[in-house]
Amino acid sequence: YKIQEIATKPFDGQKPGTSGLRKRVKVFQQEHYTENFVQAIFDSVDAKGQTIVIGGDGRYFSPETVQTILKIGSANGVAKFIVGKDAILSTPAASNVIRKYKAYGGILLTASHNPGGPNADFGIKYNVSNGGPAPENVTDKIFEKTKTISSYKLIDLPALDLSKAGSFTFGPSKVEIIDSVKDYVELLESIFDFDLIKSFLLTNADSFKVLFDGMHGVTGPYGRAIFVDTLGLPPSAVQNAVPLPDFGGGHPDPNLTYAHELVENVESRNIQFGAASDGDGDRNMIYGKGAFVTPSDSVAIIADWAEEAIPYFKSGVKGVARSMPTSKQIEYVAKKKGLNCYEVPTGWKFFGNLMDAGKLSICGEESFGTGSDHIREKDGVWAIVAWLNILAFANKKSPNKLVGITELLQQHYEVYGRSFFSRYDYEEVSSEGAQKLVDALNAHITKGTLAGTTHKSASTGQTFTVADTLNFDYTDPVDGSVSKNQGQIVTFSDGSRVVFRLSGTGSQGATVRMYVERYVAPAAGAAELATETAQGLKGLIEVALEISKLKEFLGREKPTVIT
Ligand code: VG1
Ligand code: CO
Repeated sequence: YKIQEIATKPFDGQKPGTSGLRKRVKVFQQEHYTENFVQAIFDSVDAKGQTIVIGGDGRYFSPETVQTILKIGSANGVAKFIVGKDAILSTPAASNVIRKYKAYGGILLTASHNPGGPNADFGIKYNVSNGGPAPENVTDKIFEKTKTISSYKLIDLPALDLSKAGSFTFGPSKVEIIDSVKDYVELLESIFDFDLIKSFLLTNADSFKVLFDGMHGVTGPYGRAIFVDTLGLPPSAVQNAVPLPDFGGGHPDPNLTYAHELVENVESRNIQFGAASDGDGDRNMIYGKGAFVTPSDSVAIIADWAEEAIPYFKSGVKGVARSMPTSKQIEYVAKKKGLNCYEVPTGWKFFGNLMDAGKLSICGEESFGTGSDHIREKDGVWAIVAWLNILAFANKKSPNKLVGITELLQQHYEVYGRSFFSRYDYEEVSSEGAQKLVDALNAHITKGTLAGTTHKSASTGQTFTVADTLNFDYTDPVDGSVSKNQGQIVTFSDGSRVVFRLSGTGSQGATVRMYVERYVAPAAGAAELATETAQGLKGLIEVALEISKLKEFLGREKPTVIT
């Protein structure tokens, strides 16, 4: 075999965002574009003689990119690759494989919940040896390398067949092609009480039906292996379970907008427990008939029940955490249980350090991301099974009346109160408009011009007084690294909060996110606690739009997506 040195020139904008480099497929298909980025990874981490995992959600352009990584990685001295069969390994499964086989790192081919196909998105993300997304010092280094790259190394070998599991040689490197699902199923079996879940599902086969939607992303095979083959549910309990390179033309994001097929089937078929996962398998949505679980509540409920219901947490929960824009519901649980609750910037990488230091067991993001220290990524299927485990346990405790999602939520609110939460996304707005919005908020923050002002909602008559405005900066309690400007926060005297952030995962234009939160204490009573989210937040949303002048700056009357 021969190693070639191919001359190239830098491309602009190969800067990894919240979760890797995400661009249109057409951008990655430009000559040398993908090669440059892959070489920049190997220039930034010393993978010589090491093992590298390659995984991904199976989206369009993945098989080609696996071959590129094998050729460049091998030429750069990688000793061994562990690759998911057919280039498929969900993000959580890849995190597990990196940890389990003590690999040096992993390259994940995914743009998560962004649509796939020749005219949609592709992405490349690097994970480090703890199984989590590379920290900023690594991604910054990769970006620096992309700006000065002048050549990449390529080994001259034919493409490797990825469709057969087994051990192969690839020039000087070894390649292990593994079953995409097996290690992951074993992992979940070691965490949850599968016997309890199974007997609960069997006993209540008619009154507690389950439907899992893989959204044609990577989790179909994982869902089938767990819900059908292991937990014994009928094959009809999974839908859209075949991963497709273009996700069937859909938007594989598990929320009320994009997972509407699940929502419709749950409602029309009277299903008590529905769930969906995103393209790469790290997000989840829990939705039963008439009962949507907002992700901020989901993680709080898991934290509340974990120790008594889930075997993995029997020895105690070390601490909990939320990303900054996520509602404070989990803080109320932490307070009652005497646990530390950390607040980190958006993106899963910040949780990893706390987990590695033994400070954190359970955490979540409002963006349908929930997880624990069993791996270093959020984990969609884990969260879904966690809910089934908790519901099975809650029903064992209360054998006379079926406890479903609604009952579990209501019980929780009556103990802890409820943080009503919603996120408004304004996708692909002009970058100038977004910048003006940010600048105006920053001006308020520096001059203190919003603090102390009172605003009245025209439709509800509620008034909100601004207590404080600030820019979220984070100092990592483990390594002391600082991340600045992670979002702008407006707090109100009643504890309500509005947060503004620019997305770091978009592939085109700018996306503005507005997060709104209002707390209602248990004393308000069952009826008020059970209010619909949109109603509970109506007044605050009006005030948030007014004080930020968002519609004016963005030129948008309505958000693209509301979650
Ligand atoms: C979004 C979410 C964030 C999440 C990130 C990656 O980032 O808001 O909470 O961690 O996506 O999730 P941003 O910067 O666009 O707001 V995934 O499933 O796309 O890996
Ligand atoms: Co994802």
